[in-house]
Amino acid sequence: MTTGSVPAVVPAAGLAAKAAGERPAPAGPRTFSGIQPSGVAHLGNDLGAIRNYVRLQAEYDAIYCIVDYHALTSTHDPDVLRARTRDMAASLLALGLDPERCTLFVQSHRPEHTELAWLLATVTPVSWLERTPAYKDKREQQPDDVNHGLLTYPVLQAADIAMYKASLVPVGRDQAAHLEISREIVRAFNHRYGETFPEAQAVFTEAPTVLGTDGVRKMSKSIGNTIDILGEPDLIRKQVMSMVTDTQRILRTDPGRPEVCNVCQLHRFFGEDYLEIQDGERTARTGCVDTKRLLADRIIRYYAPARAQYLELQANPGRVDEILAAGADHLAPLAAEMMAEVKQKMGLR
Ligand code: AQP
Repeated sequence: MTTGSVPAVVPAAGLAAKAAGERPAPAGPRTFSGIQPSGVAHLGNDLGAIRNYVRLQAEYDAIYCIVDYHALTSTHDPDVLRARTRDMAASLLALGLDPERCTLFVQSHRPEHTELAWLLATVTPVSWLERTPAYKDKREQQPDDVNHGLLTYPVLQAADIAMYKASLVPVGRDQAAHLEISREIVRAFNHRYGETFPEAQAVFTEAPTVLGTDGVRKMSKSIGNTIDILGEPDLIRKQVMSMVTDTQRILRTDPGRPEVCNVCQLHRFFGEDYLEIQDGERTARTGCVDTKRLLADRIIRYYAPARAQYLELQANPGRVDEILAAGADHLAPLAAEMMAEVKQKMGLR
C-alpha cells in the first residue's frame, strides 16, 4: 500500500469537538473499522488502532464492528466466541468508544455483510487472495484448519467497509495489505458495474506497529507477547517486567540504545519525560529493570479508569448487549439501501 497517499495520523487538535450526545451527520465522511473478538484488547490494539477509533468518533460518522464472522476462521468454541465478543465490546467502550458518538455493533448481527461478501467475491480473482500475507501466516499457524474462510477473509473485510461506503479505516500497519486488497476489490466492482464504492484509505496512529514483549514481533494474542492493558495490575507488571530490552546491554553499567529498546520506545506514550528516560538508558544512569518498573507503573495508572469501567460493564452484560443491539438496528436502513443498490447494478433485480 502506498502509505504516502493516506493520512498517516489524524491529529487530535485538528478535530472539531462535538457536543456529547450529538450523533454525527450521516452525510459526512464515514469511518469504519473492525476488531476481532479475541477477548480483552492489548496495548498494540490500543496504541495502533483504538486510539484513532476514539479520536475519529469526534469528527466522523464512525462505525465500529466486532468481527465475529472473521473470528470463526480460528475460534470454534461457541461459548468462548460469545464471551469474547462481549468482552471486546466492554473493552472498546471502556477505552473510550461512546455509543452516543459512534455506532458499535457485532458483524453477525447485520447478516448483509456475508451477502455482500459473496457478491464481491465474484469480482475477486483467487490469485489476489492467495498472495495475502495474513493467509500465508495463518496456513502455517493452523495447518490442520486451513478453511475457506481464511482465504476469503479479505473479501468479507472489503464488504464490511464497502457496506457503509466508508472512506477512512483506522487500522494498525499489519492490516495495510488487507486494506489494499479491499481497495482493489471495490475498484474491480466499480469498473464492472459502475462507480459504487469509495476506495477507503487507511489511517494510522503514531504507533502503527507495536512490538510485543519479545521486542521483535508485532504484539499479538496468537503469539502470546501481549500487554493486557485492562488486566489485573499484577498481570500487567509481570508482562512488562518480562519485556526484552536492548539485547546488547549485558551489564547494568553498559550504555543502552534506547532507539532499539521497545521499553524506551513505549515510554513515549506514557509521559512527557521520555527523552530524559532515553538519556538515562543511553548514559547507563538507569538500568533496564528501573525503566521497565516505571513503564509498568505508568501503564497501570494510565489504564486504571478504563479498567474500572471495563469491570463495571462486565458486571452489567445487559447494558453491553443493549448497546450492540442498538448499533445493529441503527445500521439496518443503510445496509438495506446498499444491498438494493448493489443488487440492482448486478442484475439481481
Ligand atoms: N501490535 C500491533 N500494533 C499496532 N496495531 C495493532 N493491531 C493489532 N495488533 C497491533 C490493530 O488492532 C486492530 C484490531 O486487531 P485485529 O482484530 O486484527 O486482531 P487482534 O486479534 O486484536 O490482533 P492480534 O492480537 O494480532 O490477533 P491475532 O493474534 O489473532 O492475529 C487492527 O486494526 C490491528 O491492525
